Amino acid sequence: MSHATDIKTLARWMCSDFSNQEQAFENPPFYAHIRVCIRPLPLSNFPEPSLFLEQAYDYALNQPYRIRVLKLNIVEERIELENYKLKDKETFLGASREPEKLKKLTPNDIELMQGCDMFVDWTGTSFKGMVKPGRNCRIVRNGKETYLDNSFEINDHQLISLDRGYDPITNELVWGSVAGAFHFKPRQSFANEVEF
Ligand code: CYC
Repeated sequence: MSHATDIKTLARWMCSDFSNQEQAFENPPFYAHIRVCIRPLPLSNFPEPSLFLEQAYDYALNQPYRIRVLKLNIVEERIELENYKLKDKETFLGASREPEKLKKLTPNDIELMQGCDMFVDWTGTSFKGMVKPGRNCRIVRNGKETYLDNSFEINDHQLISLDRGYDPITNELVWGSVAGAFHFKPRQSFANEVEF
């Protein structure tokens, strides 16, 4: 099977075009139809294992509302995931589905989101990630500061993800799904593109 520092298996599972179509169809008021597309970044530009992520509404694939680079490291026998944003996301819109565009991205184009590192652990049958404790991942949404509480779990046939933002003073939910986790299934795998 896999093991706690198996970055390659984790990356092969994460590198897919994911959709929650079934969930959105069954429960339309609570779940929009979302696509999450993750592709490995070429080793020529990113010598450390790094993935490019785009998140979009299915009806607006070319206007992703969240673009990130995820860098996978091994720290003290555990997988650590660093979360980066793009300095100028306009240039790379849609790049998860346009490999030629993706080749132009370099480490100079990205910026670490401080406090938003995650640990990803092997459960025996899946990998499970969550933001490091301490409420340090601060996200301002509609002018309001929040801290991130999240988790995701992935294997070869699904990605389950729950990202929520809470008020640091009252601990009330400010953003994120009220109905629970998103259930994504891979539509197309890019596992064969993982070079590391
Ligand atoms: C935020 N999601 C975040 C943040 C982290 C993650 C670190 C806070 C900083 C940021 O905005 O980037 C991390 N969530 C993850 C990772 C995975 C994950 C690495 C595994 C792929 O699930 N985010 C996703 C989901 C999706 C989601 C698949 C569920 C629909 O990757 C939603 N995450 C989401 C949203 C935010 C967020 C809406 C807040 C972004 C904002 O309002 O600025």
